[in-house]
Amino acid sequence: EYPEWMNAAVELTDRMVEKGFGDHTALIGNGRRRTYKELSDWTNRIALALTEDYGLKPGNRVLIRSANNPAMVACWLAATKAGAVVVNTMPMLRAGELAKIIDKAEISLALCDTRLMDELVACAKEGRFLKQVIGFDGTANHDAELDRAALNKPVLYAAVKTGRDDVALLGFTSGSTGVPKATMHFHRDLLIIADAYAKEVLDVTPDDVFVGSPPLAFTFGLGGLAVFPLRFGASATLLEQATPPKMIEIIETYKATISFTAPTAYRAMLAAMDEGADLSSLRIAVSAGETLPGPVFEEWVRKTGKPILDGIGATEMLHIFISNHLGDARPACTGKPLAGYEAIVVDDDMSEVPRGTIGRLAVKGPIGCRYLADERQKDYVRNGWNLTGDSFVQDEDGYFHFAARSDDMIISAGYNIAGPEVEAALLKHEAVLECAVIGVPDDGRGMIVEAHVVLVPGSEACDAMVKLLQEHVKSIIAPYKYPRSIVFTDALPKTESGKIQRFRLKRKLSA
Ligand code: 3SK
Repeated sequence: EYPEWMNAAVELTDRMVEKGFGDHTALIGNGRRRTYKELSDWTNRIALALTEDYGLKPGNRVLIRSANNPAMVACWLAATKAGAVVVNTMPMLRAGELAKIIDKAEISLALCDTRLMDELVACAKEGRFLKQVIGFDGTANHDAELDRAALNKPVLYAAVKTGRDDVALLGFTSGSTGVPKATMHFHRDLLIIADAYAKEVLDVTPDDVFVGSPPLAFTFGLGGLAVFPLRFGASATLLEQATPPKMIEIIETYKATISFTAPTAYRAMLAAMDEGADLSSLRIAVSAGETLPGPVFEEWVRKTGKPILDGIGATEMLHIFISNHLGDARPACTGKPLAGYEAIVVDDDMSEVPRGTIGRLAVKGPIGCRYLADERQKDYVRNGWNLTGDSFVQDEDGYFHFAARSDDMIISAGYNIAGPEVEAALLKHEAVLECAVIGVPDDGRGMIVEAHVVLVPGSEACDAMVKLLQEHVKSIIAPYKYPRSIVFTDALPKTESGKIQRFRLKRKLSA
Protein backbone atom coordinates (compact mmCIF):
# COMPACT_ATOMS: atom_id res chain seq x y z
CA GLU A 1 0.00 0.00 0.00
CA TYR A 2 1.44 3.32 -1.02
CA PRO A 3 -0.15 6.76 -0.58
CA GLU A 4 -2.10 8.11 -3.54
CA TRP A 5 0.29 11.05 -3.85
CA MET A 6 3.93 10.21 -3.55
CA ASN A 7 7.24 10.99 -5.20
CA ALA A 8 9.70 8.09 -5.19
CA ALA A 9 12.76 10.36 -5.11
CA VAL A 10 11.46 12.14 -1.99
CA GLU A 11 10.98 8.75 -0.31
CA LEU A 12 14.61 7.83 -1.07
CA THR A 13 16.15 11.09 0.16
CA ASP A 14 14.21 13.68 2.23
CA ARG A 15 12.11 10.99 3.93
CA MET A 16 15.27 9.15 4.94
CA VAL A 17 16.60 12.35 6.55
CA GLU A 18 13.26 12.72 8.39
CA LYS A 19 13.64 9.13 9.59
CA GLY A 20 17.01 10.00 11.19
CA PHE A 21 19.49 8.83 8.53
CA GLY A 22 20.78 12.37 7.78
CA ASP A 23 24.36 11.69 8.92
CA HIS A 24 24.51 8.15 7.54
CA THR A 25 26.47 7.49 4.35
CA ALA A 26 24.20 7.20 1.31
CA LEU A 27 26.64 7.17 -1.62
CA ILE A 28 30.34 6.49 -2.03
CA GLY A 29 32.02 7.27 -5.33
CA ASN A 30 34.86 9.18 -6.94
CA GLY A 31 36.69 8.97 -3.64
CA ARG A 32 33.97 10.78 -1.62
CA ARG A 33 31.20 9.85 0.78
CA ARG A 34 27.83 11.65 0.70
CA THR A 35 25.43 11.49 3.60
CA TYR A 36 21.65 11.28 3.20
CA LYS A 37 21.40 14.96 4.19
CA GLU A 38 23.98 15.93 1.57
CA LEU A 39 22.17 13.87 -1.05
CA SER A 40 18.83 15.41 -0.13
CA ASP A 41 20.25 18.96 -0.37
CA TRP A 42 22.17 18.19 -3.57
CA THR A 43 19.10 16.79 -5.33
CA ASN A 44 16.90 19.68 -4.14
CA ARG A 45 19.36 22.20 -5.57
CA ILE A 46 19.57 20.42 -8.92
CA ALA A 47 15.75 20.16 -9.05
CA LEU A 48 15.49 23.91 -8.44
CA ALA A 49 18.06 24.64 -11.15
CA LEU A 50 16.23 22.38 -13.61
CA THR A 51 12.85 24.00 -13.00
CA GLU A 52 13.88 27.64 -12.50
CA ASP A 53 16.83 27.97 -14.91
CA TYR A 54 16.05 25.38 -17.59
CA GLY A 55 12.24 25.42 -17.59
CA LEU A 56 11.73 21.73 -16.76
CA LYS A 57 8.02 20.93 -16.33
CA PRO A 58 6.40 17.86 -14.72
CA GLY A 59 5.97 15.14 -17.32
CA ASN A 60 8.90 16.32 -19.48
CA ARG A 61 11.12 13.46 -20.59
CA VAL A 62 14.73 13.79 -19.42
CA LEU A 63 17.64 11.66 -20.62
CA ILE A 64 20.67 11.13 -18.39
CA ARG A 65 23.98 10.02 -19.88
CA SER A 66 26.64 8.90 -17.46
CA ALA A 67 28.68 6.10 -16.01
CA ASN A 68 27.72 4.91 -12.51
CA ASN A 69 28.65 7.73 -10.13
CA PRO A 70 26.98 9.75 -7.33
CA ALA A 71 26.32 12.69 -9.68
CA MET A 72 24.27 10.44 -11.96
CA VAL A 73 22.18 9.25 -9.01
CA ALA A 74 21.73 12.88 -7.88
CA CYS A 75 20.58 13.95 -11.36
CA TRP A 76 18.15 11.02 -11.59
CA LEU A 77 16.66 11.77 -8.16
CA ALA A 78 16.49 15.52 -8.85
CA ALA A 79 14.69 15.12 -12.17
CA THR A 80 12.32 12.62 -10.53
CA LYS A 81 11.62 15.08 -7.69
CA ALA A 82 10.77 17.67 -10.35
CA GLY A 83 8.18 15.26 -11.82
CA ALA A 84 10.15 14.41 -14.96
CA VAL A 85 10.04 11.03 -16.66
CA VAL A 86 13.66 9.86 -16.73
CA VAL A 87 15.56 7.71 -19.21
CA ASN A 88 18.95 6.64 -17.84
CA THR A 89 21.50 5.70 -20.52
CA MET A 90 24.94 4.11 -20.60
CA PRO A 91 28.12 5.90 -21.68
CA MET A 92 28.79 3.20 -24.25
CA LEU A 93 25.82 4.19 -26.43
CA ARG A 94 26.72 5.86 -29.73
CA ALA A 95 24.94 8.76 -31.43
CA GLY A 96 22.77 6.45 -33.57
CA GLU A 97 21.55 4.48 -30.54
CA LEU A 98 20.92 7.65 -28.53
CA ALA A 99 18.97 9.15 -31.42
CA LYS A 100 16.58 6.17 -31.46
CA ILE A 101 15.94 6.57 -27.72
CA ILE A 102 15.49 10.33 -27.99
CA ASP A 103 12.94 9.95 -30.80
CA LYS A 104 11.03 7.14 -29.13
CA ALA A 105 10.82 8.86 -25.74
CA GLU A 106 10.51 12.39 -27.18
CA ILE A 107 13.30 13.60 -24.93
CA SER A 108 13.40 17.39 -24.63
CA LEU A 109 16.22 17.84 -22.14
CA ALA A 110 19.37 15.82 -21.47
CA LEU A 111 21.76 15.84 -18.54
CA CYS A 112 25.18 14.63 -19.55
CA ASP A 113 28.47 14.00 -17.80
CA THR A 114 30.72 16.59 -19.47
CA ARG A 115 33.19 13.81 -20.37
CA LEU A 116 30.54 12.23 -22.62
CA MET A 117 29.06 15.20 -24.44
CA ASP A 118 30.15 14.63 -28.06
CA GLU A 119 27.78 11.85 -29.12
CA LEU A 120 24.81 13.56 -27.46
CA VAL A 121 25.49 16.99 -28.90
CA ALA A 122 25.60 15.36 -32.35
CA CYS A 123 22.05 14.02 -31.76
CA ALA A 124 20.77 17.36 -30.50
CA LYS A 125 21.81 19.02 -33.76
CA GLU A 126 19.96 16.55 -35.93
CA GLY A 127 16.90 15.42 -33.95
CA ARG A 128 13.44 16.95 -33.63
CA PHE A 129 12.91 16.70 -29.89
CA LEU A 130 16.09 17.38 -27.94
CA LYS A 131 16.34 21.09 -27.18
CA GLN A 132 18.82 21.31 -24.30
CA VAL A 133 21.90 19.31 -23.32
CA ILE A 134 23.17 20.39 -19.91
CA GLY A 135 26.55 19.21 -18.68
CA PHE A 136 27.18 17.99 -15.14
CA ASP A 137 30.44 17.08 -13.48
CA GLY A 138 30.51 13.29 -13.13
CA THR A 139 33.64 13.55 -11.00
CA ALA A 140 31.53 15.47 -8.47
CA ASN A 141 33.89 18.43 -8.27
CA HIS A 142 30.86 20.59 -9.15
CA ASP A 143 32.69 22.11 -12.07
CA ALA A 144 30.10 22.14 -14.85
CA GLU A 145 27.11 24.19 -15.97
CA LEU A 146 24.45 22.28 -14.01
CA ASP A 147 26.60 22.17 -10.88
CA ARG A 148 27.17 25.93 -10.95
CA ALA A 149 23.45 26.60 -11.44
CA ALA A 150 22.61 24.22 -8.57
CA LEU A 151 25.15 25.75 -6.19
CA ASN A 152 23.27 29.06 -6.43
CA LYS A 153 20.05 27.50 -5.16
CA PRO A 154 18.77 26.95 -1.61
CA VAL A 155 18.60 23.43 -0.21
CA LEU A 156 14.84 23.39 0.29
CA TYR A 157 12.62 22.31 -2.57
CA ALA A 158 8.96 21.33 -2.55
CA ALA A 159 9.01 18.31 -4.83
CA VAL A 160 6.29 17.86 -7.43
CA LYS A 161 3.28 16.09 -5.94
CA THR A 162 3.21 13.13 -8.29
CA GLY A 163 0.59 10.38 -8.12
CA ARG A 164 1.73 6.88 -7.21
CA ASP A 165 0.67 5.77 -10.71
CA ASP A 166 2.43 8.60 -12.55
CA VAL A 167 5.22 7.44 -14.84
CA ALA A 168 8.63 8.16 -13.31
CA LEU A 169 10.99 6.07 -15.44
CA LEU A 170 11.29 4.73 -18.96
CA GLY A 171 13.45 1.62 -19.06
CA PHE A 172 14.74 0.88 -22.55
CA THR A 173 15.30 -2.60 -23.90
CA SER A 174 16.47 -3.40 -27.39
CA GLY A 175 14.24 -6.45 -27.88
CA SER A 176 15.35 -9.29 -30.14
CA THR A 177 15.12 -7.14 -33.27
CA GLY A 178 17.22 -4.20 -32.13
CA VAL A 179 14.28 -1.79 -32.39
CA PRO A 180 14.22 -0.25 -28.91
CA LYS A 181 11.17 -0.56 -26.69
CA ALA A 182 10.49 1.75 -23.75
CA THR A 183 8.88 0.28 -20.65
CA MET A 184 6.98 2.69 -18.42
CA HIS A 185 7.34 2.47 -14.65
CA PHE A 186 5.43 4.36 -11.99
CA HIS A 187 6.67 6.09 -8.84
CA ARG A 188 5.19 3.28 -6.75
CA ASP A 189 6.99 0.62 -8.81
CA LEU A 190 10.33 1.97 -7.62
CA LEU A 191 9.31 1.31 -4.03
CA ILE A 192 7.66 -2.03 -4.80
CA ILE A 193 10.93 -3.52 -6.10
CA ALA A 194 12.67 -2.48 -2.90
CA ASP A 195 9.94 -3.78 -0.62
CA ALA A 196 9.25 -6.98 -2.58
CA TYR A 197 12.83 -7.98 -3.30
CA ALA A 198 15.38 -6.04 -1.25
CA LYS A 199 13.43 -6.37 2.00
CA GLU A 200 11.88 -9.78 1.53
CA VAL A 201 14.82 -11.57 -0.11
CA LEU A 202 17.91 -9.64 1.02
CA ASP A 203 16.62 -8.32 4.35
CA VAL A 204 18.56 -5.07 3.80
CA THR A 205 19.47 -3.05 6.90
CA PRO A 206 21.18 0.36 7.30
CA ASP A 207 24.47 -1.49 7.96
CA ASP A 208 24.55 -2.87 4.44
CA VAL A 209 27.02 -1.59 1.87
CA PHE A 210 26.16 -2.36 -1.77
CA VAL A 211 28.63 -2.90 -4.61
CA GLY A 212 28.09 -4.04 -8.18
CA SER A 213 28.67 -3.78 -11.87
CA PRO A 214 25.37 -3.29 -13.73
CA PRO A 215 24.96 0.19 -15.20
CA LEU A 216 22.37 2.39 -13.47
CA ALA A 217 20.93 2.66 -16.99
CA PHE A 218 19.73 -0.96 -16.61
CA THR A 219 16.93 -1.36 -14.13
CA PHE A 220 18.94 -4.21 -12.58
CA GLY A 221 21.63 -1.66 -11.68
CA LEU A 222 19.26 1.17 -10.74
CA GLY A 223 17.53 -1.14 -8.26
CA GLY A 224 20.62 -2.83 -6.87
CA LEU A 225 22.88 0.21 -6.62
CA ALA A 226 20.48 3.09 -5.91
CA VAL A 227 16.89 2.23 -4.99
CA PHE A 228 17.57 -0.72 -2.67
CA PRO A 229 20.26 0.90 -0.52
CA LEU A 230 18.51 4.28 -0.35
CA ARG A 231 15.13 2.78 0.58
CA PHE A 232 16.59 1.24 3.76
CA GLY A 233 19.20 3.77 4.86
CA ALA A 234 22.08 1.61 3.61
CA SER A 235 25.12 2.77 1.59
CA ALA A 236 25.90 2.31 -2.10
CA THR A 237 29.37 2.30 -3.64
CA LEU A 238 29.39 3.41 -7.27
CA LEU A 239 32.09 2.46 -9.74
CA GLU A 240 32.52 4.00 -13.18
CA GLN A 241 34.52 0.98 -14.39
CA ALA A 242 33.19 -1.97 -12.41
CA THR A 243 35.69 -4.66 -13.39
CA PRO A 244 36.02 -7.63 -10.99
CA PRO A 245 39.39 -6.32 -9.62
CA LYS A 246 37.80 -2.91 -8.94
CA MET A 247 34.82 -4.53 -7.24
CA ILE A 248 37.17 -6.57 -5.08
CA GLU A 249 39.07 -3.40 -4.13
CA ILE A 250 35.79 -1.75 -3.10
CA ILE A 251 34.60 -4.81 -1.18
CA GLU A 252 37.89 -4.88 0.73
CA THR A 253 38.04 -1.11 1.34
CA TYR A 254 34.43 -0.44 2.33
CA LYS A 255 33.59 -3.89 3.68
CA ALA A 256 30.73 -4.24 1.20
CA THR A 257 28.03 -6.67 2.30
CA ILE A 258 25.83 -7.17 -0.80
CA SER A 259 27.07 -7.52 -4.37
CA PHE A 260 25.05 -7.28 -7.58
CA THR A 261 26.63 -8.70 -10.70
CA ALA A 262 26.49 -11.46 -13.31
CA PRO A 263 27.98 -14.99 -13.12
CA THR A 264 30.98 -14.01 -15.28
CA ALA A 265 32.16 -11.57 -12.63
CA TYR A 266 31.56 -14.05 -9.80
CA ARG A 267 33.77 -16.52 -11.67
CA ALA A 268 36.54 -13.93 -11.86
CA MET A 269 36.09 -13.10 -8.17
CA LEU A 270 36.39 -16.78 -7.26
CA ALA A 271 39.65 -17.00 -9.18
CA ALA A 272 40.90 -13.85 -7.42
CA MET A 273 40.19 -15.46 -4.02
CA ASP A 274 42.85 -18.03 -4.85
CA GLU A 275 45.26 -15.10 -5.17
CA GLY A 276 44.26 -13.71 -1.76
CA ALA A 277 41.24 -11.48 -2.47
CA ASP A 278 39.27 -11.00 0.74
CA LEU A 279 35.50 -11.16 0.15
CA SER A 280 34.63 -12.08 3.72
CA SER A 281 32.57 -8.92 4.33
CA LEU A 282 29.98 -9.98 1.71
CA ARG A 283 26.91 -11.51 3.31
CA ILE A 284 24.97 -12.06 0.05
CA ALA A 285 25.98 -12.26 -3.61
CA VAL A 286 23.12 -11.51 -6.01
CA SER A 287 23.47 -13.02 -9.47
CA ALA A 288 21.22 -12.15 -12.39
CA GLY A 289 21.34 -11.07 -16.01
CA GLU A 290 22.15 -14.59 -17.16
CA THR A 291 21.55 -17.93 -15.51
CA LEU A 292 24.01 -18.89 -12.75
CA PRO A 293 25.76 -22.18 -13.61
CA GLY A 294 25.47 -24.80 -10.86
CA PRO A 295 29.28 -25.21 -10.49
CA VAL A 296 29.74 -21.45 -9.87
CA PHE A 297 27.00 -21.57 -7.21
CA GLU A 298 28.69 -24.53 -5.54
CA GLU A 299 32.21 -23.09 -5.65
CA TRP A 300 30.95 -19.77 -4.26
CA VAL A 301 29.23 -21.44 -1.31
CA ARG A 302 32.21 -23.69 -0.70
CA LYS A 303 34.82 -20.92 -0.79
CA THR A 304 32.93 -18.10 0.93
CA GLY A 305 30.47 -19.99 3.12
CA LYS A 306 27.91 -17.36 2.08
CA PRO A 307 24.82 -17.56 -0.15
CA ILE A 308 24.80 -16.64 -3.82
CA LEU A 309 21.22 -15.93 -4.92
CA ASP A 310 20.32 -16.43 -8.56
CA GLY A 311 17.25 -14.56 -9.75
CA ILE A 312 15.52 -13.51 -12.92
CA GLY A 313 14.12 -10.11 -13.74
CA ALA A 314 13.25 -8.10 -16.80
CA THR A 315 13.27 -4.45 -17.73
CA GLU A 316 9.55 -4.87 -18.48
CA MET A 317 8.94 -6.02 -14.88
CA LEU A 318 11.43 -3.44 -13.57
CA HIS A 319 13.40 -5.90 -11.47
CA ILE A 320 13.69 -9.46 -10.15
CA PHE A 321 10.44 -11.45 -9.80
CA ILE A 322 11.72 -15.02 -9.26
CA SER A 323 14.61 -15.63 -6.91
CA ASN A 324 16.34 -18.02 -4.63
CA HIS A 325 15.86 -17.11 -0.98
CA LEU A 326 18.15 -17.02 2.04
CA GLY A 327 18.22 -20.50 3.58
CA ASP A 328 16.55 -21.90 0.46
CA ALA A 329 19.05 -21.43 -2.38
CA ARG A 330 19.70 -24.30 -4.78
CA PRO A 331 22.29 -24.77 -7.56
CA ALA A 332 21.13 -24.55 -11.20
CA CYS A 333 17.81 -23.18 -9.97
CA THR A 334 16.23 -19.73 -10.29
CA GLY A 335 14.04 -20.21 -7.21
CA LYS A 336 10.44 -19.24 -6.58
CA PRO A 337 8.32 -16.15 -7.30
CA LEU A 338 8.58 -13.27 -4.83
CA ALA A 339 5.63 -12.68 -2.51
CA GLY A 340 2.87 -10.99 -4.53
CA TYR A 341 4.06 -12.57 -7.82
CA GLU A 342 2.79 -15.69 -9.57
CA ALA A 343 4.64 -17.66 -12.25
CA ILE A 344 3.56 -20.53 -14.49
CA VAL A 345 5.07 -22.38 -17.46
CA VAL A 346 2.82 -22.40 -20.53
CA ASP A 347 2.68 -23.70 -24.09
CA ASP A 348 2.08 -21.54 -27.18
CA ASP A 349 -1.68 -21.52 -26.44
CA MET A 350 -1.10 -20.19 -22.93
CA SER A 351 -2.13 -23.50 -21.32
CA GLU A 352 -0.07 -24.49 -18.32
CA VAL A 353 2.24 -27.43 -19.09
CA PRO A 354 2.79 -30.29 -16.60
CA ARG A 355 5.56 -29.91 -14.02
CA GLY A 356 8.91 -31.02 -15.44
CA THR A 357 8.04 -29.87 -18.97
CA ILE A 358 9.78 -27.01 -20.77
CA GLY A 359 7.56 -24.12 -21.77
CA ARG A 360 7.39 -20.35 -21.79
CA LEU A 361 7.63 -18.51 -18.51
CA ALA A 362 4.54 -16.40 -17.72
CA VAL A 363 4.52 -14.03 -14.74
CA LYS A 364 2.11 -11.67 -13.02
CA GLY A 365 2.50 -9.41 -10.03
CA PRO A 366 2.27 -5.86 -8.77
CA ILE A 367 4.44 -4.64 -11.70
CA GLY A 368 3.79 -5.62 -15.29
CA CYS A 369 4.90 -4.65 -18.76
CA ARG A 370 3.61 -1.36 -20.19
CA TYR A 371 5.44 -0.47 -23.39
CA LEU A 372 5.27 3.12 -24.53
CA ALA A 373 3.31 3.17 -27.80
CA ASP A 374 4.47 -0.21 -29.06
CA GLU A 375 2.45 -2.90 -30.78
CA ARG A 376 4.73 -5.54 -29.24
CA GLN A 377 2.71 -5.05 -26.01
CA LYS A 378 0.26 -7.73 -27.21
CA ASP A 379 3.11 -10.24 -27.61
CA TYR A 380 4.48 -9.58 -24.12
CA VAL A 381 1.21 -9.51 -22.20
CA ARG A 382 -1.34 -12.24 -22.94
CA ASN A 383 -4.40 -13.02 -20.80
CA GLY A 384 -2.92 -10.79 -18.10
CA TRP A 385 0.34 -12.78 -18.00
CA ASN A 386 3.74 -11.29 -18.89
CA LEU A 387 5.71 -13.51 -21.28
CA THR A 388 9.35 -12.73 -20.65
CA GLY A 389 10.83 -14.57 -23.63
CA ASP A 390 12.48 -17.22 -21.46
CA SER A 391 11.85 -20.95 -21.47
CA PHE A 392 11.66 -22.56 -18.05
CA VAL A 393 10.81 -25.82 -16.29
CA GLN A 394 8.99 -25.89 -12.95
CA ASP A 395 9.97 -28.92 -10.85
CA GLU A 396 7.71 -31.00 -8.62
CA ASP A 397 8.61 -28.85 -5.59
CA GLY A 398 7.59 -25.65 -7.36
CA TYR A 399 11.10 -24.31 -8.09
CA PHE A 400 11.78 -22.75 -11.49
CA HIS A 401 14.75 -23.75 -13.66
CA PHE A 402 15.97 -21.76 -16.68
CA ALA A 403 16.10 -23.69 -19.96
CA ALA A 404 16.81 -21.17 -22.76
CA ARG A 405 15.84 -17.87 -24.27
CA SER A 406 12.65 -18.30 -26.30
CA ASP A 407 13.70 -15.63 -28.76
CA ASP A 408 16.96 -14.82 -30.50
CA MET A 409 18.35 -12.55 -27.82
CA ILE A 410 22.02 -13.15 -27.13
CA ILE A 411 22.90 -12.79 -23.46
CA SER A 412 26.62 -12.29 -23.02
CA ALA A 413 28.15 -11.56 -19.60
CA GLY A 414 24.81 -10.13 -18.48
CA TYR A 415 24.31 -7.90 -21.51
CA ASN A 416 21.31 -8.43 -23.79
CA ILE A 417 22.47 -8.16 -27.39
CA ALA A 418 20.13 -8.21 -30.36
CA GLY A 419 21.73 -10.06 -33.28
CA PRO A 420 20.05 -7.95 -35.99
CA GLU A 421 21.61 -4.80 -34.60
CA VAL A 422 25.11 -6.29 -34.87
CA GLU A 423 24.31 -7.49 -38.39
CA ALA A 424 23.23 -3.98 -39.38
CA ALA A 425 26.52 -2.58 -38.08
CA LEU A 426 28.60 -5.21 -39.93
CA LEU A 427 26.73 -4.59 -43.16
CA LYS A 428 27.85 -0.98 -43.07
CA HIS A 429 31.42 -2.15 -43.78
CA GLU A 430 32.34 -2.15 -47.46
CA ALA A 431 33.97 -5.58 -47.25
CA VAL A 432 30.81 -7.30 -45.96
CA LEU A 433 28.43 -8.73 -48.51
CA GLU A 434 26.12 -10.66 -46.19
CA CYS A 435 26.13 -11.74 -42.58
CA ALA A 436 24.17 -13.55 -39.89
CA VAL A 437 24.75 -13.19 -36.17
CA ILE A 438 24.03 -15.86 -33.58
CA GLY A 439 24.85 -16.50 -29.92
CA VAL A 440 27.21 -19.37 -29.18
CA PRO A 441 27.89 -20.92 -25.76
CA ASP A 442 31.00 -19.65 -23.99
CA ASP A 443 32.46 -20.80 -20.68
CA GLY A 444 33.36 -17.31 -19.48
CA ARG A 445 30.51 -15.13 -20.74
CA GLY A 446 27.66 -17.64 -20.96
CA MET A 447 27.28 -16.73 -24.63
CA ILE A 448 29.25 -14.72 -27.13
CA VAL A 449 28.23 -12.98 -30.33
CA GLU A 450 29.35 -14.90 -33.40
CA ALA A 451 29.08 -13.40 -36.88
CA HIS A 452 29.01 -15.53 -40.01
CA VAL A 453 30.24 -13.26 -42.77
CA VAL A 454 30.35 -13.49 -46.57
CA LEU A 455 32.93 -11.02 -47.87
CA VAL A 456 32.67 -9.09 -51.13
CA PRO A 457 34.87 -10.62 -53.87
CA GLY A 458 38.45 -9.42 -53.59
CA SER A 459 38.38 -8.96 -49.79
CA GLU A 460 40.65 -11.28 -47.88
CA ALA A 461 39.34 -13.49 -45.07
CA CYS A 462 42.23 -13.14 -42.64
CA ASP A 463 42.97 -12.21 -39.01
CA ALA A 464 43.45 -8.58 -39.97
CA MET A 465 39.94 -8.57 -41.48
CA VAL A 466 38.52 -10.01 -38.23
CA LYS A 467 40.13 -7.18 -36.25
CA LEU A 468 38.99 -4.58 -38.80
CA LEU A 469 35.35 -5.72 -38.63
CA GLN A 470 35.38 -5.93 -34.85
CA GLU A 471 36.71 -2.38 -34.56
CA HIS A 472 34.17 -1.22 -37.14
CA VAL A 473 31.25 -2.63 -35.09
CA LYS A 474 32.64 -1.07 -31.91
CA SER A 475 32.71 2.33 -33.59
CA ILE A 476 29.03 2.16 -34.54
CA ILE A 477 27.29 0.50 -31.63
CA ALA A 478 28.10 -0.01 -27.96
CA PRO A 479 31.41 -1.92 -27.87
CA TYR A 480 30.08 -4.79 -25.71
CA LYS A 481 27.97 -5.87 -28.70
CA TYR A 482 30.92 -6.59 -31.02
CA PRO A 483 31.28 -10.12 -32.45
CA ARG A 484 33.98 -11.85 -30.44
CA SER A 485 33.99 -14.61 -33.03
CA ILE A 486 33.84 -14.10 -36.80
CA VAL A 487 33.50 -17.03 -39.18
CA PHE A 488 34.06 -16.35 -42.88
CA THR A 489 31.92 -18.42 -45.21
CA ASP A 490 31.12 -18.59 -48.93
CA ALA A 491 27.35 -18.61 -48.43
CA LEU A 492 24.71 -18.38 -45.67
CA PRO A 493 21.96 -20.99 -45.29
CA LYS A 494 18.71 -19.58 -46.70
CA THR A 495 15.13 -20.54 -47.43
CA GLU A 496 13.95 -20.65 -51.02
CA SER A 497 12.54 -17.18 -50.59
CA GLY A 498 15.97 -15.92 -49.50
CA LYS A 499 15.42 -15.69 -45.72
CA ILE A 500 18.59 -16.40 -43.74
CA GLN A 501 18.19 -19.49 -41.56
CA ARG A 502 20.09 -18.61 -38.42
CA PHE A 503 18.80 -21.72 -36.67
CA ARG A 504 20.81 -23.80 -39.14
CA LEU A 505 24.00 -22.02 -38.12
CA LYS A 506 23.16 -22.75 -34.48
CA ARG A 507 22.30 -26.36 -35.25
CA LYS A 508 25.59 -26.81 -37.09
CA LEU A 509 27.31 -25.80 -33.88
CA SER A 510 25.45 -28.24 -31.67
CA ALA A 511 25.81 -31.12 -34.20
O1 3SK B 1 17.45 -10.72 -15.15
C1 3SK B 1 17.59 -9.64 -15.72
O2 3SK B 1 18.16 -9.60 -16.80
C2 3SK B 1 17.08 -8.35 -15.13
C3 3SK B 1 16.60 -7.40 -15.98
C4 3SK B 1 16.09 -6.23 -15.46
C5 3SK B 1 16.05 -6.00 -14.14
C6 3SK B 1 16.54 -6.94 -13.28
C7 3SK B 1 17.07 -8.10 -13.79
C8 3SK B 1 17.64 -9.09 -12.84
